[in-house]
This record gives sequence, structure tokens and C-alpha cells, in this order.
Amino acid sequence: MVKAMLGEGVLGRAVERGVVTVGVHDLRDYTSDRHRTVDDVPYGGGPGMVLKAEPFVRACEGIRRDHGEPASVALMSPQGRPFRHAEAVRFSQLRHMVLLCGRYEGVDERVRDQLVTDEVSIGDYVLSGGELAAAVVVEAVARLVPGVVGDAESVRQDSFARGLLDYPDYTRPASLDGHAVPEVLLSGHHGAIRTWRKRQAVRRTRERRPELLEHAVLDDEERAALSALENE
Ligand code: 6GU
Repeated sequence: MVKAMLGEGVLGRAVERGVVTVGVHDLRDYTSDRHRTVDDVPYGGGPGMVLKAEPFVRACEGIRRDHGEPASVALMSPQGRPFRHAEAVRFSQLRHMVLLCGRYEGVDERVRDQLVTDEVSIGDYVLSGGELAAAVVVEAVARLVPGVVGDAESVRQDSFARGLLDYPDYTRPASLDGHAVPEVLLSGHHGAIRTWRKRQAVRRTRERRPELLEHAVLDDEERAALSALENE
């Protein structure tokens, strides 16, 4: 599933071009029993199964041997620190990192003690497995690696890079079932368009994610737009 996802789209093309490399490893390949067992019952009892530490340890040994010491070993888990743009930037600057996917109800704590340098959550909800979360992190991090996205300017303009939500976009037709595109976008007046977009971005952010404005770096026009909204 993870291999299929990472082979698609912007990331898949970047991998084909050799700009980034992604390896996917199956924990079962790092077991030594006939049934390739990756989980076991929890010591002390209780519901559910716990992922064994050994397959993680052996997998990391193999990865270290083949690719050298990773700059981060991140465990995907709902107990982790929230994954945000700042973490994506930090990870994008590492030469090599490992993402460990937890599954079932838990992971033997010695995985954290012996291997993990970062524990990462993609949001306040529970996924049965960390695989989708890992794919989310890989996608978000890879976008920030130079050369992965063709247009570097579009990455710089991305909403969380600036700390504001995006302004609304429109494309043809100019009128759809009586719903017109805002006049200013058809005006050809680039200054007026830029000002309108900044106002829209500030308005949306204030309405939907006001907490983002505490850390957003605003230019003069954006600050003016925000004061205008606050005086409405
Ligand atoms: Cl990283 N893993 C799992 N299993 N569930 C999650 C998560 C990660 N982030 C939010 N929920």
C-alpha cells in the first residue's frame, strides 16, 4: 500500500528522477520464526497485541548497514508530537531518515528507548496503523526537498510556509450556473488582484484558523487587511 502511494504523482516522479529515494521495508522480513511473528500479547495482560521490538531493531540494523546512520528515526504514533510545517522543514533538511510504523494497540517500549529519536503524530485521531501517517509525512517532507516540485516559487507560497491559509482560486468558465468569478480577477489589474488575494487569505485565516495569525509573518498589505477586518 505504501509503495503504491509513494510511486504516484509528484513524489513518484521525483523518485524516478533520483531526486529523493524512498525504501519500504516489511517488518516480517526481519523475523526469525517460521510464522514471521511481529506481535505478541502484552506483559501484565490487557487487550490487544503489542508489536515486538526485535523486528524493529533488526530492520534498523539492516538499514544502517546498507545506508549509514539515519539523522532521525521517527516513530509514527498518536502519542507523538504534532507534525506541522516546521517539522516537515526540519526533516527535509536531513540526508537520511527512518520512519517506523506502529500497528495494533502498541509497540514494545524498548523500540522507543533503543531506536527512536522523534515520535510523530499527524493529528488527534487514531489510525489502526502508522502506514498512512508515514506516507503523509513522506509526501509533505519530500515537497520541501529542492527539485521535487518543479516550481520552487509555488512551494514558497504554500499556505503553511507563510502561516496563512490560501486565497480562493477560480478557473474557466467566468460564470457557472449564475455563479460569477470575482470581477477583480478578470480585470487584468495585477496590483488590485494581489491586494484582493492577500485580503482573502487574511480573512479566511482569521475566520477558520485565528491561532495561525499569532505566528504568521505578514507584510504591510496583509497587516492593513487584518486591521481593516478587526475594525469591521
Ligand atoms: Cl502517526 N499513527 C497512528 N497509528 N495513528 C495516528 C497517527 C500516527 N497520527 C494520528 N493518529
